[in-house]
Amino acid sequence: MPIVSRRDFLERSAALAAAGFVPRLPDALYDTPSPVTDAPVRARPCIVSSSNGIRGVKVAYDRIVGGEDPLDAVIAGVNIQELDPDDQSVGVGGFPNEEGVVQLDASCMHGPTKRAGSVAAIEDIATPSLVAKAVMDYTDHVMLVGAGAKKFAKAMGFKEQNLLTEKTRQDWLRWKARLNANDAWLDHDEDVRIKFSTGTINMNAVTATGDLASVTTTSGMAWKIPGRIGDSPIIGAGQYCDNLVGAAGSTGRGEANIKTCASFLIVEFMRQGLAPEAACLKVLERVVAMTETRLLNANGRPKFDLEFYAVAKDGRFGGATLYSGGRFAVCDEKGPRLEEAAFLYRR
Ligand code: SD4
Repeated sequence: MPIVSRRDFLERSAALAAAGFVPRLPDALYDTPSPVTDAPVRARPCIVSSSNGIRGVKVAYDRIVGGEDPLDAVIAGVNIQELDPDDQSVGVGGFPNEEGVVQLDASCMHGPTKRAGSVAAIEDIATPSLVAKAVMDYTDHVMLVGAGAKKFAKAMGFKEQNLLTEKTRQDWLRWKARLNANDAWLDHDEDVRIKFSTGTINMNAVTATGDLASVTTTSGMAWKIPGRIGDSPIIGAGQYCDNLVGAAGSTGRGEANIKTCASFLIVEFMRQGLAPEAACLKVLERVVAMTETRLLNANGRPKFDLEFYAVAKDGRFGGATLYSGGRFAVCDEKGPRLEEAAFLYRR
């Protein structure tokens, strides 16, 4: 087959597109040969997660090497954070919206069966990741939101409970009191900063036979407008998984992630031959390019951070953040650990 130069190809593609044809990029244009395969593979089993999944990656890893389904394994991993009242970004104890109501988002994908499930702005249910999986397992839909999602969860046997812990309620009241010096709320605490010590949790798995799964669960942005939905429940944004290629997920500013369909795009770049870390970095560049001016600092860099995690079908993994200093959790045959994330900008 004659080698087509990139320029020739693009010119020809433009002509074909104008004529109504949408050609597939020839493999010759990819950086490395495409790893896409539906044949059974021998992979290095591995779990990759946001750093707050450091306990969960071990649980999930032990389960996949024990032969458990990869999605069940990563959901068991994230359940630890969802049920931990001290993690204020997920499940029980998660930060509420501006009215003091905890609204949770979660989504998951199961590579081997090509299925997905999601819930958004669900209230009073501690483990939205499991409700997302129930949507996937028991309905013909992919996504349920708000009151409908809660009704569904209760029908499936999930228990209703108050998710607002005493500590989180106090943080919310302090935030509210400090919002406006002229409102009717008296400010008792002079110097209280509400710290975000942990984030949303995303976790991805690849088994020894190359089966993949991904899940993301969160209480979303603290003090959000009621009904605000982040990236976590959006398939392709908060997480994405294609059993031929790999899985990816994200934490950080959901609004930036949604606009770039980041998790989907990471998997697409892996499909085109990029390693997980390179794919994450390439999507971060896209995020910067898609950032509106009001969110850029004087150097043209985003005022927010965003973290990506990815695993390829053969067990390679990677993570990247906009700013240096990020870490992500991994568990493979070397055991659970935190690894330095690649980054676009030094802090
Ligand atoms: C969201 N991505 O709702 C989530 C928030 C998050 O660390 O990840 N915080 O936008």
